[in-house]
Amino acid sequence: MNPDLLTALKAQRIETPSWGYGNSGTRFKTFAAAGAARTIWEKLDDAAEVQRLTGIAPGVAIHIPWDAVDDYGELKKYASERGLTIGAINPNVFQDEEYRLGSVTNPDEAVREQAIQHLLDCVEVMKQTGSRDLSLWFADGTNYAGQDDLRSRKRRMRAGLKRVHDALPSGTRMLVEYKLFEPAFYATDLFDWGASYSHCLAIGDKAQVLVDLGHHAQGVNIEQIVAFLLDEGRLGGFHFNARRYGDDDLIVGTSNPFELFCIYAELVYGANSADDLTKQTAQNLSYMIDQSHNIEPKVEAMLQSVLNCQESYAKALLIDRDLLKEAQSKGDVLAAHRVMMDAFKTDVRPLLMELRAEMGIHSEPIEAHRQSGYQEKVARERGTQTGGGGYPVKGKAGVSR
Ligand code: PSV
Ligand code: MN
Ligand code: MN
Repeated sequence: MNPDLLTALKAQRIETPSWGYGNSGTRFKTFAAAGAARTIWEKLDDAAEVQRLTGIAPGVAIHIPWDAVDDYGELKKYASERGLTIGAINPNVFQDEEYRLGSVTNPDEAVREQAIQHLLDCVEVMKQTGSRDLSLWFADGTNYAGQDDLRSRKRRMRAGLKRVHDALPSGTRMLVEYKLFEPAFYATDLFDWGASYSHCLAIGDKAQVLVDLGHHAQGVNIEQIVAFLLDEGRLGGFHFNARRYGDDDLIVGTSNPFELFCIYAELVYGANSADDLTKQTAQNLSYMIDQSHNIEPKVEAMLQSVLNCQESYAKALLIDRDLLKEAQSKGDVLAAHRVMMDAFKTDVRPLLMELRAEMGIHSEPIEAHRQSGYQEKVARERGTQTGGGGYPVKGKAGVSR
C-alpha cells in the first residue's frame, strides 16, 4: 500500500459517545436491549471493544451528569487501562425543570447562573480527565412568536459563552454546536452555523464551531459549510450521524454516504492546504459520533459507524487532486465531477483489510465482533435493564432520540 495512504489511515481518529452504548429511545418508547451498558464503566468497556476491533476509536465523549462520577481521575485511569482516553465533555443544560424557558438564554438570571455554573463545573471535569474539548449544545429557544425577546436572548447566549470561554485552560477549546430546530420549534437560539460562528468570533480564539450532520435543513450543502469554516479557521469538529428528516441520529454514512464522502473530501483537501490557517484547523479537528441506537445492537452499531467513517476517509484520500485541479482550471465540469466519482466508487474494502493486517487487528471487525461472543457475554452479565443509559426510561421527551 502507498505509505502516505497507510500513515493517514492509521492516524485517523473517531471518538465514540458514551450515550451511544446505553439504552435510549424516541419520545415514544425506549427499547431495552440485552447487555446495554448501564454505567459509564460499562460504556467504557464497550468502547474498548470498538477500539480493540477498529484501532482508530480510542476517545470516548462523556455527558455530565449522565456519566458523573466521584473521582474523574479514577475514570481516566479506568479508560487508560483499556487503551482509551476521555474525549469531549458534554454538559447537560436541558434536562432540569429550571430550563423550561432555556438555560443560558433563560429570562431569569438565577437560572442563567445555574446553567453557567454547570458549564464551569464541566470545565473543572475537563481538567481532571485531560479532555481537550468542551462540547456545547443548547436546547434553548422559544416556541411562539413574542414568547421572549430574540435580541436579548442572543446577548444572554453571548455573555454565557464568553464566561465559559474565559475559564477554559490553555490548549483546550469550546465547540459550539448549532441546530436548526428542536426542542424549540419557533426559534432556536443557536439555529445555524452562522449564529455559532459569530458568537465564536466575538468571544475568543478557543471557541470553534461544531458541525453535527443531523442539524441542518433538507438539502443544505454541509461540505460547503465545512469548506467555509475551515477557511475561516473556525471549524472545531463534527458530530457524525445520518439523517433523512430531522435530527435522526442514525448510523453515519448509511442514508448519506456520498455526503459523508464529500465532507471528508473537503477535510483531506484542507489538511493539505497551502494556507496555514486552513491546514492547521483541518489538522486539529475532533471527529465524534453523536448517535443513540434505539433498535440496533449497540456495540455493532458503533463499529459500523466507525467503519463507515473509515471507508469515506479512505475514498477521500484517493481523489486525484492533480486531475481535479486540471479539470477545474479548464472549466471541464464533468471531468472534474468524474474525478470525484472515481474515488467515491472505488471499493476500498480490500485496502482497509490490508491496513488492518498492518495494524495487527482482525481484517473483518464486525465479523470478529460477532464471533467473539462479546454481545452474549454482556447480555448474560448485565441482563436487560429498562432505561439504564443516559436517558430517562421514556427517552428524551421532545427530542428525537
Ligand atoms: C440533541 O440534538 C443532541 O443530539 C445534540 O446533537 C447534542 O450534541 C447531543 O444531543 C448530546 O447532548
Ligand atoms: Mn450533536
Ligand atoms: Mn442532535
